[in-house]
Amino acid sequence: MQTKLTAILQEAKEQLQSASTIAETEEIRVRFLGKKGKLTEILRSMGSLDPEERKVVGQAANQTRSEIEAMLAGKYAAVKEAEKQQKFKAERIDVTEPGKQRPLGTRHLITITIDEITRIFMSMGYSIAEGPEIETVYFNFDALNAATNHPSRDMTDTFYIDDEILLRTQTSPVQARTLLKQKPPIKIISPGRCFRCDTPDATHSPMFHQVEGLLVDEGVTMADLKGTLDSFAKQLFGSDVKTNFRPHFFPFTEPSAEMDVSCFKCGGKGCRVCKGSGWIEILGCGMVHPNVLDVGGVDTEKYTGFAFGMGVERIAMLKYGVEDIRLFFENDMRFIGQFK
Ligand code: 2U9
Repeated sequence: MQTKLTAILQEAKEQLQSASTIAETEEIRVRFLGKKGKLTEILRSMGSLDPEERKVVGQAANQTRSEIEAMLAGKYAAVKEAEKQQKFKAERIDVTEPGKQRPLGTRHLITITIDEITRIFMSMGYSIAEGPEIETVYFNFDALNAATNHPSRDMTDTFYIDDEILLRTQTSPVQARTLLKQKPPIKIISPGRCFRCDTPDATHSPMFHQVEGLLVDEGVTMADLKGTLDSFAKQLFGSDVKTNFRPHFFPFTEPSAEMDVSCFKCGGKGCRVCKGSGWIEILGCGMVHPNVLDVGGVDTEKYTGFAFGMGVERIAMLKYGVEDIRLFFENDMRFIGQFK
């Protein structure tokens, strides 16, 4: 019996020597000490021995069991440590390796320009109003006093979705909606995207941006309009620019005007930017037509107002010397990454 136990101990020792994982070690434990294990079988067979022999063999078997258990414990610890070291090695991070480059983005030049325009008007007490880009014919044309035969209503100029729905051609419907919602005094600007059926070229894009403004209060005159827009031009293009108002026509304002600034490039002498005239047209404006105030539910006996509108791309092109509007929308990083 003792020889058998010595052989079992030797066998367990050899098998454990070649085990290199927890699973293998566990298999060996079951093989020797499990319910049907080699040592368990010996202990079970002791029933047939006489008491004296049983005592001796029992002690020897228990001794063998303790030795196997001690070897198993040692192996478990060694294998666990080896697996941990292996894991550390596999997951090792080289902190000296250079990190992934995540270049910082920049604002788009149109965003920069809208931010600059809105900052100036907000400093004069205007708030920002927004509205849908998909509009009704009513708010885009009818509420703005546009004649039923006005050319901008044409299918060839406007993107219609159906007879009553279109993509807004200007941000004016935002102001028309505000007049209905809010009581004067009203002092808002409406920056946003607009759409017209234009074939793209250096100065046209079917999608572009506008900032429009509307002020309605008691006693508002053309002098307020001129003072406000002159101050705006000086803040945007430099304090030495002069402004000039030329009569114009818009259905939603009467009287209407276009505002020119003296050329900020040549100081008014005449250059390529101002096409030799010394002046650059930057926006349209006028006193809000009483018909438009009426539709908005404003008492025209008590209140008057002025409005203005400008194309953001045009302002950005002039201010930053961009020669082709398509550059804004082609997403060439060499162009759009230049502006901070
Ligand atoms: C309401 C009342 C009045 C908005 C105005 C202009 C003059 C104007 C153009 C500038 C260049 C459009 O992008 S552009 O082609 N806009 O000249 N816009 S006054 O007047 C309004 C709007 C809404 C209720």
